[in-house]
Amino acid sequence: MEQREFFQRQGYLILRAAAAADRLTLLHNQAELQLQQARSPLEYEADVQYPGSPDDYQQPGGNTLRRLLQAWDRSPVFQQWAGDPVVAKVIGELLGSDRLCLELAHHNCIMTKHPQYSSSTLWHQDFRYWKFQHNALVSAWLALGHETARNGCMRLIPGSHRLTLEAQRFDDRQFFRTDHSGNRELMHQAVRAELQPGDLLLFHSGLLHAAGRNHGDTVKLALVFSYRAAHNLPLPGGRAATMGSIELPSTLS
Ligand SMILES: O=C(O)CCC(=O)C(=O)O
Repeated sequence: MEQREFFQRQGYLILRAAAAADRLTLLHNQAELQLQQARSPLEYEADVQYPGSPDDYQQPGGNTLRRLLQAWDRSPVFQQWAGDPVVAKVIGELLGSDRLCLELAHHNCIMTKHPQYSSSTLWHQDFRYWKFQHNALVSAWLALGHETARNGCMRLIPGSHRLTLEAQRFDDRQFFRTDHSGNRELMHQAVRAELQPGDLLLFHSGLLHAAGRNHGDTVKLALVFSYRAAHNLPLPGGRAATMGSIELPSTLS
């Protein structure tokens, strides 16, 4: 219950050592393998067009991998983690539902951030381009290695998921404008989500978050899935309605 209250107030929750060491090794090895194989669908630095991204694949760093998409389909090891009953129970409590669906269209990826080349992710709310009845999804970000300020860990604005933010506070790509004084005040309240390998960051689809570049020496890897209560249906016309979801066993069973 304390976890739920914290999450409702702050919009995020960190579960330390959520993945045990043996599970983490399996997940990390699988992620490394996927990185080496680089099978489609993939997203490159040139695709994201974040600040610092090259304009095209031919530019230096353009063909650096940013996300290995559709993690669910990539390995049973990822599926077992994504449906882990202990994690599902916590997310079910946060969402107030024992019936959860994992979204195939959103996140569902291995996030990679390379030391040789990476761009920064500006402040945004994931729900800006997600189409569901309610802005109430939870994303589960599993750190497969250390996440620190140096290698571009997530930054969060606690409580921002509860704010009503007018459209003019966002730019035309739905990033939170840095030239708006009210926005800047909010950004001063940001906290860093520094994670150890195996820590799980759970965050609300309306939470403002951002992340920097990787100034470290190794590739940063995180496995990220997003969940909704089964009754919070995707809206017609959105990617979630087309790509579907995986219904998890009831968290009561
Ligand atoms: O750059 C990062 O690691 C953050 C990625 C992110 O916020 C997102 O994909 O929504």
